[in-house]
Amino acid sequence: ALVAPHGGVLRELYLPPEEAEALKRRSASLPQWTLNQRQLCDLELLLNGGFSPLQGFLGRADYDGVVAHMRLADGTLWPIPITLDVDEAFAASLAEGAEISLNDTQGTPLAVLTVEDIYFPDHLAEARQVFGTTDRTHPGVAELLDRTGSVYLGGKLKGIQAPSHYDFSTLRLGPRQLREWFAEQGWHRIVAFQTRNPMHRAHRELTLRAAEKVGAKLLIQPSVGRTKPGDVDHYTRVRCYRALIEHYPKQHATLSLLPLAMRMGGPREALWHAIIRKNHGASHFIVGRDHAGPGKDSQGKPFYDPYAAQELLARHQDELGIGIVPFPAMVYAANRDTYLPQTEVEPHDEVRDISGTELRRRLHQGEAIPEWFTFPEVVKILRERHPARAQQGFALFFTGLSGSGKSTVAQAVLARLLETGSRPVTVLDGDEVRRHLSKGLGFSREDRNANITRIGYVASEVVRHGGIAICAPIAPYAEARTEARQLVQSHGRFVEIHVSTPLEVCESRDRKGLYAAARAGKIKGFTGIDDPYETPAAPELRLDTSAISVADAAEHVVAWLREQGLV
Ligand code: PPS
Repeated sequence: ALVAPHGGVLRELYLPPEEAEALKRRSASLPQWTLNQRQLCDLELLLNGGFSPLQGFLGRADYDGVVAHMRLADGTLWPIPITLDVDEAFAASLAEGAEISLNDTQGTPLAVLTVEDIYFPDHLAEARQVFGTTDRTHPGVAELLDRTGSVYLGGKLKGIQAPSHYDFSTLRLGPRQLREWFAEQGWHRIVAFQTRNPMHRAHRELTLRAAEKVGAKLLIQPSVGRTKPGDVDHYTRVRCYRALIEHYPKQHATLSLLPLAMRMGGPREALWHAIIRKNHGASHFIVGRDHAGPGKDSQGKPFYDPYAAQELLARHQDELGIGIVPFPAMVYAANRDTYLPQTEVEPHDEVRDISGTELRRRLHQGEAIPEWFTFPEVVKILRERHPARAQQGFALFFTGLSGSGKSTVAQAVLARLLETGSRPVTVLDGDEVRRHLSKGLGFSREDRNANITRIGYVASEVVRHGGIAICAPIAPYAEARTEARQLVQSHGRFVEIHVSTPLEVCESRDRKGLYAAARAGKIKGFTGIDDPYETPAAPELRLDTSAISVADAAEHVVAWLREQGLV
């Protein structure tokens, strides 16, 4: 038989279909709460029994016990507070005993909470006790102190329907489904492995050895709800896991996704992970080095001792009812062409390792990633997601006065890029943009800023898809240029090129006759005449077309791009 859930029974909180249907109708008339990502993840695991024995969000007594000594009010071991935080205004509208509808961002009601407890938590004390720190470098602490409502609502849940997932739906087995699957396969001893990173050969070796050590099958159960900011997105990771699982012996390992919102709480979180895996039917759980650790604090010190999680779990082993399989890091010994636990390394061994940072660097530079480190299929998936610099998108943002030569230089750069490569390029020229994307906008500060934001947004989408965006508006205001930069920089490089041709030269060129019209007062608010141009303080490049030819200016831009590895 499979291991019993935490607290003895699997607490599934979904109502039978007919009652759920009736409650769904009734929920429309209740106060409505839209769940954030963490709350949505927590709700999913509360409803499907992943958080057994919890039957809802913690009330005050349970919360106090969990925070202070990792126990619910009835004494059950539970290390992480599962709370529903709301703002004061929403809480003030509720009385105890009220029901509220908990909805996803589409407004779909997923559950109804009966509010048994409305209380003000002490977030600082919670951070100190649960995470052992109030340092905001810790993502769990930052969320708690800066992005968590000041009131918690506790109470039991009635589940209406599961949150919908359209990605990898066949890989998302809840505790009941997973238990049924194990029973069908005749699997009884199952060791679960938690991860939030892509898996490589070292992980394969570690998990296989762990399984062998306790004579169990393997459940690879990565967290895909919310992990540490900056992690590889879960779509990419799951593609990697699917490729990797083919490299395990047949009938030995299975992959299932856990919609867990991680807190990066180190030892306490490891204990929580073990309980969740027990609820999913695993008899054993692998606890690695620095399990669920958030890295280093603002002083450069690790938040948790790398083995604190293993020690904490070992202390609660009996009560936990799931076997803990502590595992040291696996390293590659080149002389033996094999992986071994760090603890078994001999002095003469030539140990090799590639850290996450080094892996990112190699992907970035398009450098080789050796086969001893990972499987070629995994590298291919990671390379698609993290193309080398020379394949990444970027934006060239020309800014300068009317008549400064922005568009002309932009056209020359475009020609040079098309002449030498087949990268997709989109040109967002000032005049051109105003004929479609920004049609109807004028030249007030507000309208000009809106124009630049639109250009920045489109450029950021082009860059996100690996293309080159060439923008050439006047963009006279620094704030809008900064905004465009920020939009683009979440996806690739933003190259600001100030075309600094002096006003007198622009005015003497006056190809469209606009300066004359502005001087005559026929056009109001003309940049450089009666409207300001805020000179860029630190552009990547500055070009003055009164001093060099258009061809030379374009050559200068292309040479710079080459130097930066962008083309
Ligand atoms: S902005 O400020 O960045 O939104 O301007 P942009 O979209 O680049 O549009 C500039 C072109 O519009 C013409 N034009 C004016 N420019 C500046 N000020 C005023 N008041 C104005 N009215 C019309 C002008 O021809 C600009 O084109 P370029 O190619 O820069 O000469």
